[in-house]
Amino acid sequence: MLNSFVDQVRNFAIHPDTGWISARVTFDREQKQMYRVTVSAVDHGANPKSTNAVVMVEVLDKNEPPRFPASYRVFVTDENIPMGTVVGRVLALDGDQGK
Ligand SMILES: [Ca+2]
Ligand SMILES: [Ca+2]
Repeated sequence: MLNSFVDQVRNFAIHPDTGWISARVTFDREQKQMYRVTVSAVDHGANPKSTNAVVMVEVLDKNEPPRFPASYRVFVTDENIPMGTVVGRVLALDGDQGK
């Protein structure tokens, strides 16, 4: 008979009776892809015995919109420049896995 599970990281909560692990934060795969959670089970003995297990939680990728590093840029250009002259460059980044 298990008495409780103890979560050692703040990102997860573990129900002490059912063992269900739930999220306490919103995950961002582009920030962290894998979480290692150590859980403990303690019995009801007079001298309680416990054991640990490691649970790995992988955050799967979802397709999110690309983003510009800056919300806007200002480029400066001379007047009367020839048509086709480059006035600046903008780059958008997509942190998803190939999407
Ligand atoms: Ca994307
Ligand atoms: Ca993503």
